[in-house]
Amino acid sequence: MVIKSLRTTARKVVVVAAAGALAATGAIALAGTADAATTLGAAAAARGKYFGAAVSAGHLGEAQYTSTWTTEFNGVTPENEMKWDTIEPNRNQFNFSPADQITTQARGRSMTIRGHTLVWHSQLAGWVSGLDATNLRSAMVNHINGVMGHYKGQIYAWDVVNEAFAENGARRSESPFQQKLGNGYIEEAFRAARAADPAAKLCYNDYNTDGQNAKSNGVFAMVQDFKSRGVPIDCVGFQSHFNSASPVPSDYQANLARFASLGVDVQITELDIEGSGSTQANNYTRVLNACLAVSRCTGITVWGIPDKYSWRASGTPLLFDSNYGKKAAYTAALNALNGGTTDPPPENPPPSGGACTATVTTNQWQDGFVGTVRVTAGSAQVNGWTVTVTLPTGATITSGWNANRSGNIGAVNFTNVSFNGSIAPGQSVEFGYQGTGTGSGATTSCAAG
Ligand code: 9MR
Repeated sequence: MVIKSLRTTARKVVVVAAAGALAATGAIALAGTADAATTLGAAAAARGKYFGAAVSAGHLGEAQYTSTWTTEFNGVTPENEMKWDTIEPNRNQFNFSPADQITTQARGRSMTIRGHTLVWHSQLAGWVSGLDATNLRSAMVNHINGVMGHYKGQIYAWDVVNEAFAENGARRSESPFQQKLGNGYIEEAFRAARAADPAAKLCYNDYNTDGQNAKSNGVFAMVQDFKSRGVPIDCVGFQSHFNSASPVPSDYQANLARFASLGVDVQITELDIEGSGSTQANNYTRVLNACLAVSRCTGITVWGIPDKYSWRASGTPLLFDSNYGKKAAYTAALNALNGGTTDPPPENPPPSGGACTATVTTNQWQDGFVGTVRVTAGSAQVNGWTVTVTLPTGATITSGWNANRSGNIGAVNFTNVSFNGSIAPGQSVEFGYQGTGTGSGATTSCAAG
């Protein structure tokens, strides 16, 4: 017993130390542990995700602001400093120093940095909107090259295009990019971005796309089209600005999962929820649990640190009050990140020769669960797989993502979908399911081919 508990402790230390680096590589569901983390960043890292905040360079001189950021968070998005009007105020004259103040500190702490944003109709430098189509196209590509080039290798994910859709699911007509370059401008921007920094994840980011609706359906169709034609796109950002007029939708998690099923990561990019007390706290819990339940949800960013600096301060939408006191919403967020039970990770090495292994991580709540299954190739490439998950008695799967499924109780077979059947030697893919009852204790087996 003593030896086992020492081994377990040692493993947890390794997991926490590795988690920051893993967070930068994508969604890897690591163990939630009995040893609750005491900061948002550490708790998220233990789940293989980042927890960031939007930061303004202008507040960095305030000691409590900077210490709260660097203590609590392991990620950052410059709130305004990378927007076009700040970073390229005149044609081909770049002003990187406000953003650099943030990225320098973030890099020193190995934070996950989101770049926000390259192509957006708002906070656009005045000189851009007067250009004709030819000049606008070259200015757009030059902007992408200039900004992404400066930060090459430093940015986890870029919001390449921001807020390009209207509420009815059509393209937003007031964008000069839309008006002069037509529908193709988003694809052009993503292709230029891939060339400028091949290591960065390329995201499309928007608001009011948090549930299934006309607008998110429009974005969904675009992402589906991009994936089918090989246009580079890696992630979709869900801003998640909520209040009583725009509450957390009931299908929030399902909407994240349907985008993830297209083969892109999803990220919660600008989270804030107006309100106070337990109502606000419960809403934060819902949002965080949704991200935790979707393996391709790689991280969460709150849109500011203390309420007083929020873009809508009167709605007190953040996790810290204006004196940096931790609100009920903070505690709820930390608990959600620390919550859930997790089956121990496998201790056997993966098999050799074209075979595969599967492990399941179960996030259990009172009467339901989400299982995240990781399928790993042995020493040879896997081309197609079937994973059998044997559920405990009484557990029933109600939905799933990133795999085809037969059955919902007992021994349930999952086979790969089109985009995750091929697994390179030693690499992994993930799929998931949600259900009712007790899912902890499920066992798995994997057959390749
Ligand atoms: O938080 C930002 C605020 O300081 C700016 O004044 C505002 C200007 O448009 O932009 C805010 O951030 C926005 C983000 O860049 C894109 N999504 C909506 C955010 C809130 O307006």
